[in-house]
Amino acid sequence: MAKRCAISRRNKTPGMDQGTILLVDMDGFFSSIEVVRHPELAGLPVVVGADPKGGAGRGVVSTCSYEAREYGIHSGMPISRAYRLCPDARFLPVDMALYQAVSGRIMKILASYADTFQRVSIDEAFIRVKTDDPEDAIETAQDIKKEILAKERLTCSIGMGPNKLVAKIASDVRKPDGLTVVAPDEVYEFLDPMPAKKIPGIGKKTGQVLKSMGIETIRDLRECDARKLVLRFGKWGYRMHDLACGIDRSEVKEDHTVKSIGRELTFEEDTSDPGLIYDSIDALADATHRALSNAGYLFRTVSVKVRFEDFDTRTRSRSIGFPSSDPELVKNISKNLISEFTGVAKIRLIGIRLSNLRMADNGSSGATHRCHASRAGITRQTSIYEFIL
Ligand code: DCP
Ligand code: MG
Repeated sequence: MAKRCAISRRNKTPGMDQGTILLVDMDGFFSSIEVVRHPELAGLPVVVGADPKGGAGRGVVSTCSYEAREYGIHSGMPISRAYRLCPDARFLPVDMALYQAVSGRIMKILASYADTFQRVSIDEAFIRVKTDDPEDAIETAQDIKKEILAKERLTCSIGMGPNKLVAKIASDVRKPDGLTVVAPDEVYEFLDPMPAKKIPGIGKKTGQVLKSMGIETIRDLRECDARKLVLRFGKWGYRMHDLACGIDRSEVKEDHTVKSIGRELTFEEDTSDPGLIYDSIDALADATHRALSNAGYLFRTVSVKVRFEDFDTRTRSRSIGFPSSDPELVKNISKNLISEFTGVAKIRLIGIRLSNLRMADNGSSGATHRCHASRAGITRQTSIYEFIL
């Protein structure tokens, strides 16, 4: 149910003069799409991710239906654990091509309602609506929900607020199929009781430091002297304090820039076999490089990630002095970086990531790595999502 509030135009907090911002986040996205494809699964626990192999599978859960969440299953959990929690769940493989196609259609719908639009992930986008009437903005949110449900048979949750921070936090308050509206003069009331870690950027570590300073809620943070936070956290202390006051000046704008492209794999069995590790690095380097070329980018930084059998995870990076599209360079640097970790302990997962990207100019990326500077953002996004997986 929507929380309907009169949105006051008076007494605006600084940084809240951007119109009304909506954050739309699809509910259980991959699993909901699977239920549309297999309607007989409606109401059942559905898990999308790696093959559980009767409990011996090695990958992770991508997402699961809300019914599966009742068993304690969630995104990122080892699939073997999900299997133990609910062996009767329906386990389905990831069909990225389908999810991207659905995402593309949904983003088109969302963009059609927006004054400005910013896609933030495969199932999430900010929309700025230019209306002076708060009831109009609420109606827009309801129309968005109706249109997505009618056209795709999917539900979403929407947070509405005077800026991106508030909209984002609000979108998570009621899920699935929620609509949460926060008026500018209700921001303190809305944020104050929440734990400080609800603020994007405050993770476990920062949360622990804040706790040691006696700060647990957003209200504690807001009431804390900003200078104290700056002494402890530097510039981030200011920003943190602003956010706790509900102030977020960041604008809704489409970001076409791909930050990084990567691939990772989990071994069937933890391994310390250098032959297998180096062969896998070759395969990963090829796959990562192919994605880079398809998206029309050059890289300057190569990173490798290693997860050991005890889940201890390490990364190492190396940058070169010039943007390159050379696949051999990716292989050589990756092998060099990973050599530090071979022979230490058994490895569960390895990954390669290319970052510090530049668009390739025509010709400079070479015949085999043609530039596709005019490709639509969707191709570039493909690589990001594959990396997330
Ligand atoms: N995803 C993934 N691995 C993760 C997290 C997410 O593959 N660790 C994928 C699957 C999700 C999609 O991204 O369906 C969107 O992520 P969300 O965090 O929005 O999760 P859901 O949409 O599945 O659920 P919610 O209803 O909580 O938004
Ligand atoms: Mg979602």
